[in-house]
Amino acid sequence: MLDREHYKRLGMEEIFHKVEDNTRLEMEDGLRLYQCPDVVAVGALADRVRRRLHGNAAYYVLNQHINYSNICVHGCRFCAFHRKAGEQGAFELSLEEVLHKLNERPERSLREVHIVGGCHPALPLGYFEDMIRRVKASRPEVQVKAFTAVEIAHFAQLEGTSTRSVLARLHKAGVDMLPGGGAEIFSPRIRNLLCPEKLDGEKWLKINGEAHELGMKTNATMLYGHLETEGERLEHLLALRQLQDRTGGFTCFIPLPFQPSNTQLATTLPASTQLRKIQPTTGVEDLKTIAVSRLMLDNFPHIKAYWVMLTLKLAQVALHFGADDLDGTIVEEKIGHMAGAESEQALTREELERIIREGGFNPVERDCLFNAASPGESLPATGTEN
Ligand code: V47
Repeated sequence: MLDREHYKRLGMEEIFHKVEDNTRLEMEDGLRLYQCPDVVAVGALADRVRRRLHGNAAYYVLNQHINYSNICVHGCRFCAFHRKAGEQGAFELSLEEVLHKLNERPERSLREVHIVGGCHPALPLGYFEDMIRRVKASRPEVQVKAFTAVEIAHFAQLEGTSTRSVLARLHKAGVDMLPGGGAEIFSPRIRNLLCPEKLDGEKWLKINGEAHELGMKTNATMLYGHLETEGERLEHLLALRQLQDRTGGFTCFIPLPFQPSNTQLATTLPASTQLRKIQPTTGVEDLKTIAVSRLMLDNFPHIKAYWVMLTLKLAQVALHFGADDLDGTIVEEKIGHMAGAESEQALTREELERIIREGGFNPVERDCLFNAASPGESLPATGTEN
């Protein structure tokens, strides 16, 4: 039971009542939550909402990330993954290499493959349609979550066609849903400092809305802990909530704490910002952001604690601060690790289930679209691989 008197002492009685009555929170409420010195009190409100939606369940998926290339026409200052063509460390997988990665360990059970890359200057849309068809033919049981709104906009530009037509073609080829990357932070002020060449927030939202209209689900992310203010984080959340009110097509929200290592942003701050050196986020800030996200995004079914960026230990704790999903087995992660993420590269099903159980929750295996694998239907564990 939450103690109303405690929230009253914190000056948060009104928010307490709104959460109890399931009333929508507004910008000022979000700012108060961020400013509240008692992170446990904020977390308890988010936990209330999380349990209302998901009870004691915590979700995970048997998945694999595949990055087809890190060659990118953009040079986002927060990104340690991208390279220019020909630069040291640049890579580009052939379709055979993508399929090889997918089938490296055929004994490993897999439900979801997450495929993204940089905005490659030359690979045409046909290459990606072919990739997805061949992935589906090679592992028909696997759902494909692929290509962020940033890649969709880039493919459309190269192909000289609309983003809607790119989405329709990729959907037809077998893309089941879009991952939430590339949203960063919608604030034009910050986007101009972080990634001025990339599509703006409005375009990111528009493409996600188009995907929803075509019947595709998508996820959404927020990159935080760099130059943005708490108000700008909240504006980002409110823009997502507004689109979700219209389309209902978002499945999951994933707050991504900025990993500074090897990024331009950490080494060369834009002169105009005259800011402090950027430090990694702290645990309390991460937990608060998870909790505020759960509370503000009242129309998002799921909040993900992405263990790659948060560390596994903090992601486990985040399940008590509003998160209900831990993502999955991953197999190989590059974007966070090239920027200094200190988490593991991969997890097994047993490790995920142990973390969830010892966190006090019931592990529920899910598919890409968050349909729970019903008891007895969960994919067979083979050896100790999953
Ligand atoms: O788009 C890039 C971000 C995203 C850094 O949809 C960084 O289920 C932190 O979107 N520090 C890729 N973040 C990851 C992503 C994702 C991950 C897991 C699940 C899903 C999903 C989506 O990572 C990028 C960018 O926004 N990113 N560099 C960095 N240095």
